[in-house]
Amino acid sequence: MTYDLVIKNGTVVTAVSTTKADIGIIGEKIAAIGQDLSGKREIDAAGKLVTPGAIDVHVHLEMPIGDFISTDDFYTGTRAAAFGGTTTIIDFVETAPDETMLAALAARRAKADPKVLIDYGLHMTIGPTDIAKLDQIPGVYAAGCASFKLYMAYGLRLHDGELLQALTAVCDVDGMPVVHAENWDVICALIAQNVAGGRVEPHWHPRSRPALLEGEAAARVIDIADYVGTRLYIFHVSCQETVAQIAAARLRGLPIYGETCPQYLLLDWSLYDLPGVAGALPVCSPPIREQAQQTYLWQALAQENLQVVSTDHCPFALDEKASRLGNYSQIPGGVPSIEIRFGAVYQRGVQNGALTLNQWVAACCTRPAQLFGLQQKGDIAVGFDADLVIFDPERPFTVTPESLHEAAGWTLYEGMSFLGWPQTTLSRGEIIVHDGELLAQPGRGRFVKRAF
Ligand code: DUC
Ligand code: ZN
Ligand code: ZN
Repeated sequence: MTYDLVIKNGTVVTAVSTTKADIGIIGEKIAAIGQDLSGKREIDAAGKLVTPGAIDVHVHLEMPIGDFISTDDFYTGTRAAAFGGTTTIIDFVETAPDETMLAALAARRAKADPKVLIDYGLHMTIGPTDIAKLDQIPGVYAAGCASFKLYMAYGLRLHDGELLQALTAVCDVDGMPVVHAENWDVICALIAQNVAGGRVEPHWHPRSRPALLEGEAAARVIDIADYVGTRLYIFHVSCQETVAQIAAARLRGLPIYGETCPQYLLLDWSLYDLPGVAGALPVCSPPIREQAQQTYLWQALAQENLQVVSTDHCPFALDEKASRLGNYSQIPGGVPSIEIRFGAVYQRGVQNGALTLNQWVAACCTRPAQLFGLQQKGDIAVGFDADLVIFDPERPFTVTPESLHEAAGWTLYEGMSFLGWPQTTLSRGEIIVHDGELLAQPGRGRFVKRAF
């Protein structure tokens, strides 16, 4: 048997095993995993790790927030993702008040489809004006949006009764609800007190969004989910206070899951005290916390009380961040990490001894696929999409705005050096990045219909 492409002599790492093997690819699919396979084309991966393509289930590309739109569009965002070893992302759809969910989904797909370099899915947002549209959810699920985003903060915030209604509707189709959990009333009160007192610097941003109240919001929505009988996934867990609530729910046997992100694992809140715009750049919500929280989050990943590392990639331009320095609560929130996530979690997780190789793959590739209904992705197995990364554990990478392919032109990880970086990224059998070179065209990525 001659395969179209064989990746030879690599160390194949999945969520459950590490073995020396060749991978045979026919067309877009993995066709064989074995020894001495031969192909029309062969790539020697001796000394390299071969992993599933990484999956980032939480990104905001060209996302409008207030007066601004996040800097990476579906082209630059998926390009940066591909360079970092990510082969699938999940972004968001929001409806206008007078728009149906299916119309909003079609419009978002029309924006993304011509630009994407990698495959993508979409979460459907259920905001307050969508509570009247909950009967549309079966149609949305059938159209391939198997997960639904609920906010407990911002203008899209749902009150507890609305959370109950939305969670019930998602449960009825056996979808996955995902939630931004923070206590919005407390945050608004603390911001008002700070602004009235002239405390307007970014220093006050994390102090307006206490970890204790992130945990309180998580506990509240977990209890509502328990009452409804639905599974639930908590976005961007930033602190031990929220981990504790997820861990307690899981001990009760509940299907509650959580993710954290590189900004919470690698950075700390001293960044908000940097002078000028530098202190505004790290503004994101939940905020980056004190350094001690990082250890808890790594432990939670190792103990599987958190299941996933995603990014919440949502940077804004430097001048947009700077334009609201007079009031931290008006700074557009969001930070980048779509490109560094896979390599950073390898270096800080595996190399530092916090995670095993298999836990790294589980958190960045396999569990995201399983939890979000990406049935052909996230694993190296016969019949799965040939989304693969040849990861060079000896490849050094120093982060600068120039070494990245993101559009923002700034990064919170500037100057950090990582040992271990993707060398080659394959999406459905096609080599899309190799040795720092982009080999794919915009529009080759596909919308992936997800289901459980
Ligand atoms: N938080 C951010 O900081 N940006 C995007 C959305 C969010 O929840
Ligand atoms: Zn959020
Ligand atoms: Zn987000």
